[in-house]
Amino acid sequence: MTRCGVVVLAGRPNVGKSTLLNALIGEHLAIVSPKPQSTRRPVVGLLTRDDTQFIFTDSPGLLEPEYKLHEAMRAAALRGIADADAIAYLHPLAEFPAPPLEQLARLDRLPKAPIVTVYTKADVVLPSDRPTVRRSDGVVVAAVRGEGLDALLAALREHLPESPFHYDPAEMATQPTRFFAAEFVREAAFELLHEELPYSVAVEIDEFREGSEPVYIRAVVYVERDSQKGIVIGEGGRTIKALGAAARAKIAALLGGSVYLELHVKVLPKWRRHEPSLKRLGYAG
Ligand SMILES: Nc1nc2c(ncn2[C@@H]2O[C@H](COP(=O)(O)OP(=O)(O)OP(=O)(O)O)[C@@H](O)[C@H]2O)c(=O)[nH]1
Ligand SMILES: [Mg+2]
Repeated sequence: MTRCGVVVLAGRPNVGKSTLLNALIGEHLAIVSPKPQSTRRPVVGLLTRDDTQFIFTDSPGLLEPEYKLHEAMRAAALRGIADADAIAYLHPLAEFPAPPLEQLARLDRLPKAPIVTVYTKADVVLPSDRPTVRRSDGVVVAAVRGEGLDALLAALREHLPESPFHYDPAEMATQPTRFFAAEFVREAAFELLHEELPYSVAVEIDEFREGSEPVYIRAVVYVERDSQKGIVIGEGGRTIKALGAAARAKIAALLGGSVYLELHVKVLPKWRRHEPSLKRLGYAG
């Protein structure tokens, strides 16, 4: 009998959830940034290994909400935890031991799914500082080096229900390409824009013509204020051009073909604090 189930990757912002998802799938699906709170919506990655199909869900970091977008992110993370068959609870090895997930997530009771604690970023811990992690404590990984992944898969497999596969074993994603296109524009914004500006950026795909060669994509980059619009466009359009080039390369790599990407910058005032805007951008249900 085969096994198949949902494994949520949960934890504080910036602990390496998206990096781990990508390492497990072997593809850059989820956006990654040294800045915290880069993931706003769950990203699903499929991995079928022998008799087991893992449906991994990368979730937003568990944080204390300061505005409506944060509330939607926290709600998405909690839904991910509630709906999973197994929870991979990520925490940096440098901060061993991890506090209980219920405490971090402010849950009233224990989640129903079993929890596997995953100690991340092992490569940045000096051997002399390395804590003794017992098997019962969790699994240690260094996703950037691909270390510990087999042990993690073995630990998670035990918690997945016996079930037929839900997806074709050849598939690695469930979300449409336009979702990834919007996410990759956002990832480019995290790379190229400074300080708080990436947090004011949201992306909406206006047009996506997959049949054409190159694939034609028109997207709107939203910011919250007029002054931000000027910065995102840059002198003589320099910044938005660089952003478009970076995003186009990322989308082309995922699609395996050429892409024409047209970006427009618009202001959606205070969208992070405005429920209808969050709904329109797909952040709130
Ligand atoms: N050295 C090292 N850095 C890592 C590792 N995993 C992740 N990182 C870095 O940690 C930072 C955060 O990684 P993400 O994968 O974006 O973290 P996240 O938990 O998804 O963050 P949010 O989505 O913001 O909650 C990035 O700069 C990664 O490159 C690792 O195994 N080793
Ligand atoms: Mg992330």
